[in-house]
Amino acid sequence: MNNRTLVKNLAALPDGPVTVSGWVETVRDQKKVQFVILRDESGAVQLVNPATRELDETQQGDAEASARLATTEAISALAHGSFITVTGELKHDERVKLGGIEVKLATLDVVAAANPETPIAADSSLDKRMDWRFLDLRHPKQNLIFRIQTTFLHALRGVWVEKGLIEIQTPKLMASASESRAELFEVDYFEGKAYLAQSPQFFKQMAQAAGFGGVFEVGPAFRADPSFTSRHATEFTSIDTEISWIESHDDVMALHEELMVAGFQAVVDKHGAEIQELFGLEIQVPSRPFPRIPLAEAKQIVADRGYVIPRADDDMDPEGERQISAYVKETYGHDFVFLTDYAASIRPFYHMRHADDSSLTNSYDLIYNGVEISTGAQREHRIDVLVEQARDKGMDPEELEFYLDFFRYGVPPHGGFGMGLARVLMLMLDEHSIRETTYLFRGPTRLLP
Ligand code: AMO
Repeated sequence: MNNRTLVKNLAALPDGPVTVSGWVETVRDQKKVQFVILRDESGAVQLVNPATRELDETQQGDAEASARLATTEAISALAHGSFITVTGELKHDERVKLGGIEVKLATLDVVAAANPETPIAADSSLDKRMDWRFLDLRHPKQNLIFRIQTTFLHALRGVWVEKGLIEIQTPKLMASASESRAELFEVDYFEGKAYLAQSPQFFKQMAQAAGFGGVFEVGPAFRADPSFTSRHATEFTSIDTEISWIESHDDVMALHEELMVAGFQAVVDKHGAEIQELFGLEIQVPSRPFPRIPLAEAKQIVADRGYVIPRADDDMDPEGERQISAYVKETYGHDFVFLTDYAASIRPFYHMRHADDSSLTNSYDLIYNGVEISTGAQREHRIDVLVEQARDKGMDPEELEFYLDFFRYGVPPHGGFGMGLARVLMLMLDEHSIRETTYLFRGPTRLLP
C-alpha cells in the first residue's frame, strides 16, 4: 500500500507534508499557476502548483528547477481521469472554496494516464452512461449511492444477526421454476436444462423445515422479463428473509418494519448531510407501525379518487400504487404502506389462505413512495393443503416433489418476504430508474459491461 491520506481526512491534519492519490477531476492551467482538483473515493481537494514554464540561464542544470518545469509540463498534459499520486504541503486557507485546504505540489506521479477524450459528459444519456459505467460511477453522487447501499445492508444484517437469524446462500441454478414459469431463464446444463433462480423462495422455506428458525439472504435473482420499465431488471439483488413460528403475516410485517427503520436510521445518521448536499433530499426515517390497508379497500380508495384499475380482479397497477401512496401520504403522512390480504387468484400457490375465506391470502405488498418494493406472506405449511393449492393453480405436484418433500417431515408455521434492493434505493433517493441504483444493470438489451 502507498501511504496516501484519504482526502476526507486532510482537513483534520495540521499544515505539513502529505501524500494523496486519486484521479484528476479538473485542471485549470493558468500561465502563472496551475490548479488540479484531485478526487478519491472520499472527496476532492485542490492541488496548486506555481508554474515554471521555462528555465532561465542561471537555472540550467539546477535539478530542483528542472523538476518544477517537468511537473508544470506534466500538469499541462494531464488528461482528466488520470490516476495520480502527489506529494506536497497541506495548507489550511479559508479562502479556498473547496473545504478550506489545498496541497502545494512537490511531486506528481502519473500512475495511470487516461485517454484524453472522456466518452461521457454530465449531460450524456442514461444509456451512454451505462456503457461507461466505471467512469459514471466516479461521480460523487453515484459513489454515495453505493456507500448508502453498504450502510443500509449493514444495518439490516445487524438486525438479523442480533435476532440470531442465519445467513444462507441458496443456489441460483435450479431444476424448476421458483416463482412461475413466466419470466424464466432456461440454460443448457450438460445433457439437460437448468433454470436461473427467480427467487430463493423454495430454499429459504427449506431452512424452516431444516429447523433453522430464521434465515436471510442478499443475493441475485433472475427474471426473463422483456419489459423496459424503470423498475424491472433481468437480474436484480433480492433481500430475502424467512422466519418460523409466526402467527400470521402480521409478524412478517413487524420484522419488515423493524428492518426498514434500522436501515433508514443508519442511512440518515451516516449520510444524511451528504444526501442533502448531493441529492437535495431530507430522508425520513419511517415511523412504526406503517399503515396497513387490505387490497380490496385500497382499490376502493383509489377508485374514489377517480382512478379505476383496468382489470377489476387484478393486482394494483403502477398508477394504482401511486394513487394509494398519495392517499397514505395525505392521510397518514407516511411514505410506506402495506397492502394486505391479496386475492388467492393473484398470489402464488404457496401463500397461506385465510382460515375463514379461502379467496384471500395472508400476504402483503410493501409500497414505498408509489412503487412496490416487496412481497411477503405467511406460507402454507400443511402438506395436504399445499398440494391442493398447487393443483388449484394448474401445477403438477410431481414437478414440485423436491419442494413438497420439505413439508412431509414437519415444518413450523413460517413466512417471509423478498425485497428488491435497487428499488428501495431508487425510491429513497428519488431517482428515476433502478439503473441508477444498480451497480451494473441487466436488461433485455444490456449485458455489457
Ligand atoms: P416478487 O416476485 O414480488 O416476490 O419479488 C419481490 C420483490 O423483488 C423485486 N423484483 C424486481 N426488481 C427488479 N427487477 C425485477 N424484474 C423484479 N422482480 C421483482 C421487487 C419485488 O417486490 N418469492 C417472493 C417473495 C416472498 O414472498 O418472499 C417474490 O419473489 O422489489
